[in-house]
Order: sequence, then structure tokens, then C-alpha cells
Amino acid sequence: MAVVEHVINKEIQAGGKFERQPNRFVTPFGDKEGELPVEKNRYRLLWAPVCPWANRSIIVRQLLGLEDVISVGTLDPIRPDVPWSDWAFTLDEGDVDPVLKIKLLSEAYKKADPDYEGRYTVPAVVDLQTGAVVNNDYFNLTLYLETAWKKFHKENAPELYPQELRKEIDTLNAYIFHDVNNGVYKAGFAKSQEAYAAAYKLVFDAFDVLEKRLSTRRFLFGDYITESDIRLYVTLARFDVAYFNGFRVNQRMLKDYPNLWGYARDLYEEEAFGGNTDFDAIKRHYHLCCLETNPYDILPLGPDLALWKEKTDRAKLSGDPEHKYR
Ligand SMILES: N[C@@H](CCC(=O)N[C@@H](CS)C(=O)NCC(=O)O)C(=O)O
Repeated sequence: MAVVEHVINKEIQAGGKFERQPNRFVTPFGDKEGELPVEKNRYRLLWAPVCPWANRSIIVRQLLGLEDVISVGTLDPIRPDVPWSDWAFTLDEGDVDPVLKIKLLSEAYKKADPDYEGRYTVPAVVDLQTGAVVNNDYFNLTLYLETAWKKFHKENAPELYPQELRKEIDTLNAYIFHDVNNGVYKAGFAKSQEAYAAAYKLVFDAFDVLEKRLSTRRFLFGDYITESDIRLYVTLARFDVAYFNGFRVNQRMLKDYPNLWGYARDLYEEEAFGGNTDFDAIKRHYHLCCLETNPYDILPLGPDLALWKEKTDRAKLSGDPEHKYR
């Protein structure tokens, strides 16, 4: 297996700090001129179950009932043996995506821009008319699914981004992004002790804040699941199996925080969350293809994943304990 860097040089700033590349394909979905048209069976969403940024769009797609509207292609958690950082369709027959007829994610990026120089990342939305990536804006993708794609939502689809909470959700999402979702990567990809230590502090300070917030509310905004919960969940689901040792964010494990841990299990119980959480893929990816510190490819056996199935009593915090969605 070729050893490839999981950051590109321009993502490492002074002091060894990891600063994530900007997304290259950011045209929004919508009805206005210049926007990506919202059409059934027009796009394919490429994801890898290991990836938190991609995982959230898959969770939202299922919650909103968009499975028959936007198709999905799945990339192997183990990266292909090529001398650049890529993803492959090696889970598919003949190692080819059955719809796009490509072997590597980079092929869809190159179709969009032959001079593309960033990392080839998931999630990526491909236009089936051209086979080219048209959007890889993981930060906004779920928001587009919740708003611009409304006409295709299933009947009684949950309201994940309610109008009156949008400002507060956006603010909390920014905090969750910088300190938690990307916080763990800033620790894992840091190239100096100082940069790592600063990121470590961000993560655990945020866990303290969120642990407190969840002591009185079932979900981040009270009785019902919102967009913010999906964003927090994807990092929590990877925390003990991957980040804790892989990215050295090891002050405490998720299961040491009674509220965050109960909250994560409350979400995991939902088909759209638990059914799209592939712990095996997550473990294999982070431990077997991301870490130069694991030269013999030893897959950790723990932690005990059966614990995720333990019931929580968090419904008692809700004014509407029978329902998780509005
Ligand atoms: N598009 C974003 C976020 C998505 C992202 O980083 N996805 C990861 C997987 S979790 C990926 O595809 N990485 C490919 C790589 O680093 O080569 C970015 O460019 O930073």
C-alpha cells in the first residue's frame, strides 16, 4: 500500500496547524439562474461510510425520504493503491461504479476540472448528464437537501432545519464544526505539539459545553432532532473507535460523558443514524489506511460496540417523549 499524505502542503499553516482546504464545487442547488437544478434522478451522491462529512448527507437523505430521488455510490474504506490520495469503487462488481462506470473518485473530479489540485473528497455530488462532480460542499449539502429539495421530501418528513431556529442552528453548527467535527482533525493532522495541544483543548472544552447543554434537553434544540444533532452525531460515532487513539484525542472517551453518550445512543437507535453507521468500515479506514504509526496494520479489537445498543432513558427530558422529530 502506497503511503500517501492525508493533507496537502497548503493545508499546513505556520506552527504546524491543519487548515482544511476550501471546497472547490460550491454552486448551490435551487431554481435561480446559475444554480444546480433540483431534479429527480439527475444526480449521484458519492460517499464513504467512514467519512463524517459524507455520512451526514446520507443520514439526511434517508430522513427526508430522498432515496428514490438521488442515487448513491459507495466508496471502499480502504484507499486504492495509487500514488495519490483517492477513493475506489472496489466494493462494486468489477471495481466499477455501476452507474458512472468509473473506478476512482478522481475520475469524476477530473471530468469537472482537469486541473483540479485539491484532495479528492467525499461527499461529492455528480451530475449524471456529464459524469462530473458539481458539488462537494459538505458544509451546505444537508441544508440544500432540507430546503431546496423540499418538493421531493416524503410525506410527513421531519423538519430538520425549522425556519425560526435557523439562525441559532447556524451558529451552533459553526461551533460544532470548528471545535468538534474539524477539531478532531486539527488534532489528528497537526504537525507540531503546540498545534495538537490547542486542538485537543478545543475538542474537550466543547465536549464539556455540550455535555452540560444536553443535561436538560434531549437533543441540542430540545425535544426534536435538528440538523445540528446530525452534525454532532457523526463525530461522536467515530470518537471511541477511531479518533480517541487514532487522532490522540484521549483525555476521555465518549462513553465517559453520561449525557453525550446517552444522546449518541438515542440517535443511533434511529434507522437513518444507526443503519448508516458502519463501525467496521470506520475502524478499518482510520486504523489501517490513515496512520503511519500502525506499520503492521493491526486492527484494534475494541471498544465493545455492543454498548451502543444499550437503552437510554433520555426520553424523560422531553416534553414529547414518544417522538424524536417534529
Ligand atoms: N470536502 C472537504 C471535506 C470532506 C473530506 O475531507 N472528506 C474526506 C473523508 S472524511 C476525504 O474525502 N478525504 C480525501 C483525502 O483526504 O484525500 C474538504 O475538502 O476538506
